[in-house]
Amino acid sequence: MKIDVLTLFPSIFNIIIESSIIKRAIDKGKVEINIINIRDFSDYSNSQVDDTPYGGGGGMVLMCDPVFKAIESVKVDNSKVIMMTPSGSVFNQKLAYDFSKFEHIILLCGHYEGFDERIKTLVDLEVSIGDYVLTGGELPASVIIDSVVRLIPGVISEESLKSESFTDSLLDYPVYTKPRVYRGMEVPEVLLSGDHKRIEEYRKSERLRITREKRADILK
Ligand code: 6GU
Repeated sequence: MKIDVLTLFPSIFNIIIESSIIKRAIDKGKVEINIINIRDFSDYSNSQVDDTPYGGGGGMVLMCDPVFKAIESVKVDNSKVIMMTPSGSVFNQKLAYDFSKFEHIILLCGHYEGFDERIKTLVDLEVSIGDYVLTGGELPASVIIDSVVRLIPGVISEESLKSESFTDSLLDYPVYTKPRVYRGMEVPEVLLSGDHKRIEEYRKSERLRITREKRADILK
């Protein structure tokens, strides 16, 4: 899979790309990630990329030309252009799975008041990461990169993907490691029993209990 990120703040992505599982996925050739500065595509003086909105109102609006040229520099037939915007569809694990099957995604990050509406003619999908407002699309794009790359086959083990939160609309079961007793708090006896059937039943019922307690809204 190839991910091209179009942004005005390229350095924000250094930490994502140089860390842990994402870095390993890049090194293993499972994903190629390119960070592209939209400003490099501005033909205006001082590399201007934004201007005041027609009709008035506050803030600055990203202009068509640098963004069109940046998208056109990377877009091919099978590319999916995804715009990061608080007015997009809310991202979730199902969308992460869908995105992980695309061959090429282009993540378009904006700042300021927003994008000139005409940029949307080049966009396949508008995505938000939740009902709150951030100053730009870089953190949302990082969230998408992280959640999508870990789902690419061979990036992390099938075993860890199988029972994790949200894959079957249940939250995860609680886990424990050594020591068996810590400050008087004991590991549940069933986990020490070696009885795999009982352990599986315990984990299933814990997942149900925890989901009911914390996220009744996702229980089917
Ligand atoms: Cl994609 N962008 C911005 N600016 N804020 C957000 C968002 C995106 N998703 C949630 N809040």
